[in-house]
Amino acid sequence: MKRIIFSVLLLSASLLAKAEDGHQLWLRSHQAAPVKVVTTAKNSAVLATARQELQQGWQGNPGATVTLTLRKDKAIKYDGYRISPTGVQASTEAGLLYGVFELLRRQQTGQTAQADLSNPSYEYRLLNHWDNPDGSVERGYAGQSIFWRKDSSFVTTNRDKVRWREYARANASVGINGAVINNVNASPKILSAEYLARVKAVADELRPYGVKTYLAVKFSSPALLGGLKTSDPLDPAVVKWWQSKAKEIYRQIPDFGGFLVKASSEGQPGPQDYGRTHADGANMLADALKPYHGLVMWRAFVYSPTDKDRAKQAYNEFVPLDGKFRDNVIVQVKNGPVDFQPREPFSPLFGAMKKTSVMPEFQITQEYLGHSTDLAFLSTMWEECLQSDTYQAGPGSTVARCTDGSVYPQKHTAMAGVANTGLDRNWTGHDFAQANWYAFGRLAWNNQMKSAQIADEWLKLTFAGATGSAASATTDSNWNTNFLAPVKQMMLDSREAVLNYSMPLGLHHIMSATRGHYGPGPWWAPPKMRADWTPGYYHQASENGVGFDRTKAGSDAVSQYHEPLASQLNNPNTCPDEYLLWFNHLPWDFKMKSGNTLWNELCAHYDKGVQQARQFQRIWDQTQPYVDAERFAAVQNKLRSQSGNAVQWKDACLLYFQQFSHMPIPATVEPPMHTLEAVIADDMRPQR
Ligand code: BDP
Repeated sequence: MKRIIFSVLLLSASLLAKAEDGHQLWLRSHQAAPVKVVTTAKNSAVLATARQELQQGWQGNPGATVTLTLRKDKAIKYDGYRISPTGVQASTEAGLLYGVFELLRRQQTGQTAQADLSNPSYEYRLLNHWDNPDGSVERGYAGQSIFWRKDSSFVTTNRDKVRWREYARANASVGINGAVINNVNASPKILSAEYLARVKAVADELRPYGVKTYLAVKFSSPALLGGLKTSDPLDPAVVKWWQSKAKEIYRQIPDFGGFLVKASSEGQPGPQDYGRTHADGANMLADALKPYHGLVMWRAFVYSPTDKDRAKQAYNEFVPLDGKFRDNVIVQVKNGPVDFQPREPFSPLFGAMKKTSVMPEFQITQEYLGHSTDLAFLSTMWEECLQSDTYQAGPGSTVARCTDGSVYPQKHTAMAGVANTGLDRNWTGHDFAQANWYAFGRLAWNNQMKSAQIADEWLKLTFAGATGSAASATTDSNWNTNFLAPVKQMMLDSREAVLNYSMPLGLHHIMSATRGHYGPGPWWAPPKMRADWTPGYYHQASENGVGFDRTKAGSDAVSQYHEPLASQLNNPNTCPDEYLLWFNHLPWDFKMKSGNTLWNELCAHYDKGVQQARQFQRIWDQTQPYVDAERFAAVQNKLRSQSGNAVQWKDACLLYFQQFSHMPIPATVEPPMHTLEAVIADDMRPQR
């Protein structure tokens, strides 16, 4: 009996030892070798973190001495660093911390620790959390907020603190240095004394990792919270209200980062309610924060109900304001001109605002790319946007270079990502969604990085040694051949696969509205719904064809792009296939570059997406020897659901569009297994 109990104990101990629930992210604990850390700077919280990380994670020569040198150097920008096998040099303490993480990353991914200099592309690298004070997360698919609780008694528990520190550490490890901890659809109460106390508690935990805290604010807070008669940005009482609010915040949080503002957008109040401009609104807030070196990130995601072209609105409103913003304002622009669709051309605001600091905003949470069910490695999407040439200052004026200060002398540079974190044990719901958090940080640090390298690093850090055997170590060639190579390829193909089965060839915004943007919904059009919220407005399918005509003959959105792009996009024969139906309305028998009709090409894309999703299942099934049981099964289940979703998308869209094309689904395409009626009925069923 005793022996049985003993062996059960042993067994569970060994299971425990190997248990991987994803909570450690890409920072899984390693047996560290001893290291001696010498610091030239006076001690501080950030420095203590750097030292601790080295001691916990050192994989280099046992007993080595590592020197952390704080010294100004012309070649080092912002929080950049120099690393060598024997130390890190930086001009800020955060720079030392980032250098330490880079040193450790190289050790853990088996790279040689050559001497190197690394500067961040952007000064501010921020996560935007769409977390509400009641603990819910808008477009969150990984559980409740890590910052707010529904029954918030405003007592900060030890568990809260541990979570916030783990979160800050993960951010610091990839260079993220700021977090906006509440939703852009902001509640005014976030600025109340009660809530600010919790903001301070969060800020205190993030600070030792070099992460600053920011808030999203509601523009009408002076009226809603302060009881003023107006929130007009030019009203002296309003100006005073914001000034004293800023003072109150900085008294508690001296390094508070600043405000993120969604105003005069999607029903949110803003300066336009008072006949003022975005610049009037942003500048008033910027002046209030200026004495404390705070920033205003003013979102350009603005559109009002329209039956014209929603994609043109932000450009039309913001370009005339170029040069009119204070120097501590950054205009925050979503990567595409409409929303965070699976594929959009870059927003024409990039490069067009030449005298204003402009920052890209990406969506890490997969609102339109399968929530936390579908595997979509978004690095390729962001890379595509960053490397898009705007031509605004000649060839090579990529979105990356137009936003990082290389092309225009921007006062500030930044990049934001809408976070995908929640209280789920593995933070992001899907184990592979962690890769998107990681990739965002890496690209914000270096906007020239290639997705293949990011995937490679992330896979090594996240999965190497996962079964505790040599078979799953980076040094094992079987691991490289049987796990790393196929899984990396799966990641790199994954976003295109989602596009294929959901919105290929430039289709956009045809997702289900009833299921929170998961799955297909091209038919959705309840009576009286505003046109620009219905899929039909975007796909324009009729017997004449499909696609949104944004050419000169249509909405003329193409003219918001610089030549030679404008002409290229204006002509369906030169417009790249991936943007074809974004810019053109074309007949179903339009002859594609491949020689196919548009209809057949569409069918082929949907079918390919389904085949790719199934292929991902097969690839993953082969990895079982290399992955711990828990994460293997979790990903396997997700991939199974994703295949089902892919089939739904394909069947629904092909059958729906076929009503207009009246053309047969080619025999080479897998025939639909659902009827259109069944998919629509399923979509309309109230969701749990
Ligand atoms: C849309 C989301 C909505 C956000 C909005 C935004 O559906 O929840 O509030 O973006 O970015 O994509 O403000």
